[in-house]
Amino acid sequence: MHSLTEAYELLLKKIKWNTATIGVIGLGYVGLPLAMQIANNKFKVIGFEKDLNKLKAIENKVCYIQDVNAEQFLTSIHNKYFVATDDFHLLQVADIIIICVPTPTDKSGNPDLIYVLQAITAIAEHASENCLVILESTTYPGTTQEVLLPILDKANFKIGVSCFIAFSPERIDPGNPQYKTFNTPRIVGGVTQNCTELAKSFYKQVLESEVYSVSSPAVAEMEKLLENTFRNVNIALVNELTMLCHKLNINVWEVIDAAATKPYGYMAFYPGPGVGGHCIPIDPKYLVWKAKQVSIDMPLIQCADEINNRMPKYIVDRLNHYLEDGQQRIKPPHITVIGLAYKKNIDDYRESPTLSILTDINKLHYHWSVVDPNICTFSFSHQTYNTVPLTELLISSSDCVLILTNHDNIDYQMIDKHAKCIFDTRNTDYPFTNARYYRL
Ligand code: SAJ
Repeated sequence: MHSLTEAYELLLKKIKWNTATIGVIGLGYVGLPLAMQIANNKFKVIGFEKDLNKLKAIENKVCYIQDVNAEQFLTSIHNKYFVATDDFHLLQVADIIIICVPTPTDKSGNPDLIYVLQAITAIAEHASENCLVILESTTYPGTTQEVLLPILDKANFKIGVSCFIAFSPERIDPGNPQYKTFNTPRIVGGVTQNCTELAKSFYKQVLESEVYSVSSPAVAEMEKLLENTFRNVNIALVNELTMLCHKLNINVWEVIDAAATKPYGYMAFYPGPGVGGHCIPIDPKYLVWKAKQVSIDMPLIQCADEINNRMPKYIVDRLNHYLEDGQQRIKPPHITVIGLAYKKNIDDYRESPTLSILTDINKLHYHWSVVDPNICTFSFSHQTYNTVPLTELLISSSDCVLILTNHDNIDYQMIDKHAKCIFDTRNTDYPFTNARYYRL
C-alpha cells in the first residue's frame, strides 16, 4: 500500500472535482486534441506554446489541427476553459502538466530531446511544488526516470511525496475517423505507485477509454516504441516482398489480401513509396540508440529502415521504365505527382516519401507538378512551392501521373480519362481502365 501524502490527496480531490488546472506544453497534433479533450471535460486548460503562428491562430480562433473538432475548439475558448500562452511563468498555477512536444532525431539519427529538456526545465523553474507531471512525447526507455526526474529532484521537488511524475505515450493516428484521443486506450507508468495512481485517475477522468497502468515509466516508454517499430518492420517486409513479386509478375496486393483472410496470427500491411510521418520512421531510431548505449545491436530494425528508405529510388526506377515508351524525347518528361502528405486524407507532409521522390526526379531534370488538395504550399530543397489544382489540361499534358498518396478527395475518374500513363503506388480503389496503368 503506498503512503497517501497530503499533496497526493489534494491532487486526487482536484482531479475528482474537476478543479485542477491543467497545463499542456506543446499544442501540435498531440497537444491540441488533448487540450480540447480535457477542456471538454470541464477542466481549465492552459496551453503552452512557443510557435507564435499557432498562438496567433488560436487568438484568431482558427483551428489548425485537422483532427480537432472546430466547434469544440471555439466553445472551449469561448467558455474560457482553454487559453494559450507563451508565458511559461503561468506553469505555477497548473496542478497537472502534460508534455506533448516533438522528439525528433538529430542529423546523425540520434534522439534529440531538446524540446523535452526545455519543457522540464521550465517546469522545474516555474511549477508549484505540488504537481503531477506527465510526459507523453515518444522517447527511449529511461527518459522519465533518468532525464526528467533528476532535473525536478535538483529543483527540490519531492518526487512521490508532493510532486508526481509519469509517462503516458500519446496514441494519435492522424486522419483516423474512428479512434481519437477520447476513445483510444491509454498506458500510464509512474515513477512511484502514487505517481501511477494519480496519472491513471486523471486520464480516467478525461477519457472514455480504458486506462492501463504498468509498473514503471520505462515499460510505458518501451511499449510505445514496440508499437511503432512493429509497424516500421512490417511495412519493410511488404516493401521488400513487393520488389520480389514484381520480378515474379505476382500481384502483391492480391497476395496481401489473400494472407489477410487468415483470422489469426496475421495483420495486413501494404507496400508504398516509403515511410513518412514523425512517428514510424523516427521512433525505431530511439530504440536502436538506447540499445547501443547498452551494447545491444538491433540489425532487424536497421535493415527495415534501409529497405523503407530504398523505396523512393525504387519507385523512380520503375517510373523511368514506364516512361521509356521507345520515343526519342525532345523535351524532359512532365510528371504529375498525386499526393504530398505522408499518408492519405491528412495535410502533414513531414518526412513524406514524396519529398525524396521529387529530389530524385529533380536529379533527372524532369519537370513535375504536385497535386494535393490538403496542402497549398510546401518547402522542399530550400525553396517554397505551391501545389497545383487537378485539371484536365494538367493530366492530359503529363507524361505520367504518379500516385504517391491516394487521398479520397482526388478525381480519379478524370485522371483515368485524360492520363497517358498512371503509376499507382497505393493500389488506389478506382477501376482505372482508360490510361496505360501500372501498379506497385
Ligand atoms: N505505411 C505504409 N504501409 C502500411 C502502413 C503505413 O507504407 O501498411 C506508411 C504510410 O503511408 C506512412 C507511414 O507508413 O507514410 C506511417 O503510416 P502510419 O499508418 O503508421 O501513420 P502515422 O505515422 O500517422 O502513425 C500513427 C502512429 N501514431 C503515433 O505514433 C502516435 C501509430 O502509432 C499508429 O499506429 C498509426 O498512426 C496508425 O495506426 O495508423
